[in-house]
Amino acid sequence: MNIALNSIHSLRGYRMPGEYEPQQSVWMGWPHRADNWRENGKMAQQAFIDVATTIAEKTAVTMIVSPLHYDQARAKLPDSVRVVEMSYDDCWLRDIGAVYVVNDKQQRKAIDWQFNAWGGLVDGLYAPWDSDDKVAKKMAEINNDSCHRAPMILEGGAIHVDGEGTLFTTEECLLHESRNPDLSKAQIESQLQAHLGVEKIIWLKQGLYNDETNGHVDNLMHVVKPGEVLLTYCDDPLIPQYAISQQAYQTLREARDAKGRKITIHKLPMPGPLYITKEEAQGIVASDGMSRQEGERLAASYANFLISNGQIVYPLLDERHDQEVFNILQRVFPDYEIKGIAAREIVLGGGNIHCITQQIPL
Ligand code: KQY
Repeated sequence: MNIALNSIHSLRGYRMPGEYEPQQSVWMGWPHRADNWRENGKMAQQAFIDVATTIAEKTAVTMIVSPLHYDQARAKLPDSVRVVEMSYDDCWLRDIGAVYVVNDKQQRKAIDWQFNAWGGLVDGLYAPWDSDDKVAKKMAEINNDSCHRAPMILEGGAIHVDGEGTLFTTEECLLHESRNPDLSKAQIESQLQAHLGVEKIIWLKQGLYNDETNGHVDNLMHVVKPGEVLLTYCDDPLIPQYAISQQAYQTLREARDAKGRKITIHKLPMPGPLYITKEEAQGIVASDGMSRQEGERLAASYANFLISNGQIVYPLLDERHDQEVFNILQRVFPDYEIKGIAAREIVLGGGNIHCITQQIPL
């Protein structure tokens, strides 16, 4: 038996837990990249501090910080947040961090998916990305967890699981020519099944409109618990998101999950539309992969929240909808504490609270 098969066999009996299951910790990274975060991350850093401080009320938080910014981050973050120096290219821990699987003996392994900055040389957002690609392994080592390098490009934000055998993703992202052009859809499914212990994959066509990740599922929907999801919904045909959300709704309505259940869908309103202002665009140093123009529509979504040990940390994006979203989340998660964090500075970077966090299960 060759090494790759041996290694895959070692994942037998492991499954990726749902985000609603108990967590040991949440990892984040400190924003500083001048071509993604305005004013070298200065504005976004406050939002990251707020997210980290809030999560740390319930769950241990580790913040990775590049050597140049260690002193600054350590001084600004509260003692409740552990700060670890590490090199990385940008701070999207959902996508560059390890994705964990567990078994029923309370054992845990880290999966280290390959990372190419959301599209490599085809349509990636920056190069190089090799420091990002090493983060998952380093994270596992610091945590004393064994780590399995997967033979496929995948970002954590491109998948959601229900912890009971179902995985949600989008064709737009996983079948994009910039990810794994040599793998067929069936081969991609096999890799997801072998590494994450899932049986059923529910393929949505597209993610959120104008999302620079090529349609990450975590910017469109979230899993509440097995058989129940929240979906960014839109019933105005004049909004570009309309057709995407209607199609996702139909797919979810017709789907059966790994246990044969129908899926209950809760609708989330859309913020905005929100656009980049002149001042915001001017604060960013344009690069080949990323440029931010005044008037560009932001890929903002309330679905991009984190579930962590009895707490929901969700983005405040639009005063016209923030309270309504709080009410929906409180109804859907009655036993959770719902915390909103001002998140415009995060969405300006191209993602949101779910994208900047990665949980490690207990
Ligand atoms: O949404 C995410 N998971 C990451 C977005 C990265 C955008 C980089 N500008």
